[in-house]
Amino acid sequence: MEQGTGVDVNAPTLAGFVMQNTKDKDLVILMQAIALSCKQISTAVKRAGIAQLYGLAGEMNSTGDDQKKLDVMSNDIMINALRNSGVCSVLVSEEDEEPIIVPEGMQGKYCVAFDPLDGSSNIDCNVSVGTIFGVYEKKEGSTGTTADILRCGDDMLCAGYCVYSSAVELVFAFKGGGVHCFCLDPSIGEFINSRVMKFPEGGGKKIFSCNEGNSEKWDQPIKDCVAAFKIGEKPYAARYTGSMVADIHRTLLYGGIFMYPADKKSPKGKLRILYEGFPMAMLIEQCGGIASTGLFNGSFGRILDVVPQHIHDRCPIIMGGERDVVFFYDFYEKAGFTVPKS
Ligand code: FBP
Repeated sequence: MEQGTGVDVNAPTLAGFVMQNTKDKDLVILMQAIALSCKQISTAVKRAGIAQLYGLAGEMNSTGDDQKKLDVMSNDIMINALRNSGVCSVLVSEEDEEPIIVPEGMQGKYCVAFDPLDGSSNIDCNVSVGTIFGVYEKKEGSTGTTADILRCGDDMLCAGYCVYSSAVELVFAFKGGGVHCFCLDPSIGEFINSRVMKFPEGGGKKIFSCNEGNSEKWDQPIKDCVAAFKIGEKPYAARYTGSMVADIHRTLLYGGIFMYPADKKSPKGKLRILYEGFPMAMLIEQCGGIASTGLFNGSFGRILDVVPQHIHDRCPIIMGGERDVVFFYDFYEKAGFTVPKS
């Protein structure tokens, strides 16, 4: 910090962090394009009331959700930034039915799947929302097709999310590396490395997070598990915002379990694999947690092992600290299922 200036000339910026850890100039450009989008989206979210950006856009997105004005704007912001970065070939957005193939001459080695504004149901009531992204490298010799992104989550190079709340925080990780949080410093408009994310020792706070409104359609072991969360001397606390980004951000910092399981109405659950399941699963696992599909197609598996059938495919989500996901498995074991051993 320059004496008396308040200016930290060595501030650990996002670009500096990516360059030091990868020496990959293209990845620095990509992360800068994602960071720029998040800054623009956070400004739009903050000014939504003033700029008449609340409410519906009047269209439906690829998975049948009514698009909010801010969904459409955030989507345009992400697509423009990634397409013009010169380092992307294939883009998959929650808001677009088909993958976006970047025009020849502007293509690069990366393929990005993203949810431009997660937590749409919370936009108009000013509850935290976010952006989620997962990055793949194009396959050797490929000209940039859907096949470059319809792969298992373990093939991702890096993934992350940005949460728009009292602070704007970008959390991301490279495959196999630590999970880092960058806070947007409004005084310089730059994301600064602020903390390392890791599940608290011993599991941290006992918190469960799920939409219990769906409980009637759940498997009995899930009903039994959630009932057990509520009993005992120190029962679990219930916390559910309805924005996956906000619920996962809290789960990584405080501990606990987040669930959007399969149910009788939605045998694949609700959340989409490529731009919700995979990115969050990489962060949860690399923070020392477990990211499971729960009982899915007759067995229990890692979310990152799933291979999506199409770009908007869904999978059940059971993710959190080891203590709590193992607690969840116990109820299936009691019901006679073979569950993964950690
Ligand atoms: P989108 O808002 O991007 O469609 O995301 C889906 C989502 O809002 C998640 O953020 C959240 O976890 C879940 O759906 C909430 O679903 P429900 O309202 O059924 O509980």
